[in-house]
Amino acid sequence: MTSRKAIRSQGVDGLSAYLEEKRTLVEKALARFVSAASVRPSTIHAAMRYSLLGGGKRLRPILTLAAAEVCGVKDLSNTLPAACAVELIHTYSLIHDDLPCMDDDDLRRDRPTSHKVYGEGVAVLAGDALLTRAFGLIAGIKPAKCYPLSVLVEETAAAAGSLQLIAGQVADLEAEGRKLSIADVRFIHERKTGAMIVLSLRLGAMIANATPGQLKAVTQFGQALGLAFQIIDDILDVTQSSQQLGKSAGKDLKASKATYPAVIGLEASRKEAARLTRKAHTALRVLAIKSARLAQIAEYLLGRSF
Ligand code: GRG
Repeated sequence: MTSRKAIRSQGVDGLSAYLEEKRTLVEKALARFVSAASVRPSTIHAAMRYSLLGGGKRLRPILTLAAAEVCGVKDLSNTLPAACAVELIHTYSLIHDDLPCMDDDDLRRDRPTSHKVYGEGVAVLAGDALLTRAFGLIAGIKPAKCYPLSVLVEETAAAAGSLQLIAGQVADLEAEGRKLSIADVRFIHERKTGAMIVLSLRLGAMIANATPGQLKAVTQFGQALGLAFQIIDDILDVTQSSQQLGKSAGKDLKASKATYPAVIGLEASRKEAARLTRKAHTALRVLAIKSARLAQIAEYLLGRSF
């Protein structure tokens, strides 16, 4: 296992090229996997493409591809539909989260939100259509021996469902304006953010026919990374401008949202994100996965918060 210092010094150049290469691969596949805006009814397809192809770090699909590679996949063509499915579900959740009945936001990925451009009805339907299409993409994967298609579908449904992603969103809605403990905030973050990050990694590993040890390592890595990622997002909401973020800054504070900085302060939040990143590294080390890329991604994400 490479030390964290070595990861930082060797890494950034190699990592930027890697992220760029994978982002390009994902962008091209996303554009292919959703109907053209000219297909009737064109409004829905234009709205789906507007949100899906309008920027974003593509972190989740890159994690799917990286996990597959770590577990031995060389040709990523069979992993791409899973990577894109995760991004479709993520984009649906962003569209719905921005709606007036939820977070009521005007700016996402540097552009007006879906309902601002297409109206609320089409925005709701664009989210629904992206979620539905995601399962269509999973259905087209050629599964590995130990993980049949039914397992991939079940994992995806569970992560996006009422015990995980939606559970986090409901708890988040209900938490607004209430005084929360750090355990409450963690409950929300692990579901609202962590579940999709863990899913991204697990799908990649399962398509690669991961050993039980590899799958466990990748899962533990994802759990620590997912929570760290959301704490970092909380930190950036207070420390960066809307222009830097490409979405409205300072919203969490205004809406009395459940965040780490609000409950334990900024410095303790940074320490917690760093502790979780160390934990993510340990998950990879303990199970001896040759996973410099995953380790580099975790280090890179933590670096955003300082
Ligand atoms: C509506 C079911 C439903 C869920 C909404 C995604 C979400 C849950 C809420 C959006 C607000 C938020 C802070 C979510 C936590 C996850 C998160 C940090 C999303 C932003 O992810 P990035 O930074 O965004 O990867 P890009 O645009 O780069 O993809």
